[in-house]
Amino acid sequence: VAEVERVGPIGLSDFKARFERPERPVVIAGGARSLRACELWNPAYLTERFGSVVIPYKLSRSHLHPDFHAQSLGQMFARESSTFAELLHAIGSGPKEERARRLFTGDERFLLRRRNGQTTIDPELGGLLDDVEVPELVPQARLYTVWGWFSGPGVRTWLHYDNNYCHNLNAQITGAKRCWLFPPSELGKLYPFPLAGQNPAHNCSQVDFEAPDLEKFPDFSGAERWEAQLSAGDLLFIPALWLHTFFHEGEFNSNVNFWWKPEQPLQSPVWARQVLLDAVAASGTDGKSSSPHAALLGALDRALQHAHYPKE
Ligand SMILES: O=C(O)CCC(=O)C(=O)O
Repeated sequence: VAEVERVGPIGLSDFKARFERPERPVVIAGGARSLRACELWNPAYLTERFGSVVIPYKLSRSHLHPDFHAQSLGQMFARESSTFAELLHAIGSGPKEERARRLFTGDERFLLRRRNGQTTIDPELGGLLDDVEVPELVPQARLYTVWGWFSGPGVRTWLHYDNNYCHNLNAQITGAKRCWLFPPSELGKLYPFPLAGQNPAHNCSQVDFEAPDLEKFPDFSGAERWEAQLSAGDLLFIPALWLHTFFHEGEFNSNVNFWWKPEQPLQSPVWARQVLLDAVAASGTDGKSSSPHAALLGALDRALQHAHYPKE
């Protein structure tokens, strides 16, 4: 287990040379403190400005998001909707287990998206960005997506990688989170849901970190893990395709994260495998367990998970 390095204010060229290009995670302590959101955001302020907006959110049967122990895919990926005011109330009061069942992320509604030079901002929630400027470490020209995250205490997001091939700068606005990160080279020890298997969440690990089944997933305990602690005002850089899981520790946790495309992406098992997953999806080949190609797809998936880069 390694501790993610914490640095103070850092200039763009230093950040690029030490962290972005080598794809090494870092916490920039206080790096988000100048955002107005860090001063302003609390449930009362957000209720006043956005309380009437109706938003979808994740509703898990437990604090796990998704909860892969649930009986059906429908339960694992269940959503509900309410006004933002009602959601803030539900995550802010009542028994802790109940508060941890709800999580809003940009998966439900993104704040901003830039594709092929076109920027789309959510007409109702985009106003959150009045309080959040894009940090200078994020190259505007390659900005891809901006998401907001809101939760109460106890939530854990399941270990996964972001399948958009992007670097991620995650600003902790309020509350606190603990994060575990795994380099993409460790994929084979983290057992992602396989291609042509029963569960389509191929970017998620099958292992429950709170109760790992080491008989079923024996290599998991040997995986290289990095840890970071985030307090309000910190920025966490998650390099492209690193796996991550977060524990939500504050009473009211809010984050905004910024994704951008790397200039020179590094090859890794995650990268190679995700190219395969995208190719299978684009070709129209059935990547489900019922596919006539299931055995071949499963074998390719496993081989790519254990590939080594750079090739000797
Ligand atoms: O805050 C979390 O629980 C997850 C954050 C995350 O997955 C991300 O920034 O990509």
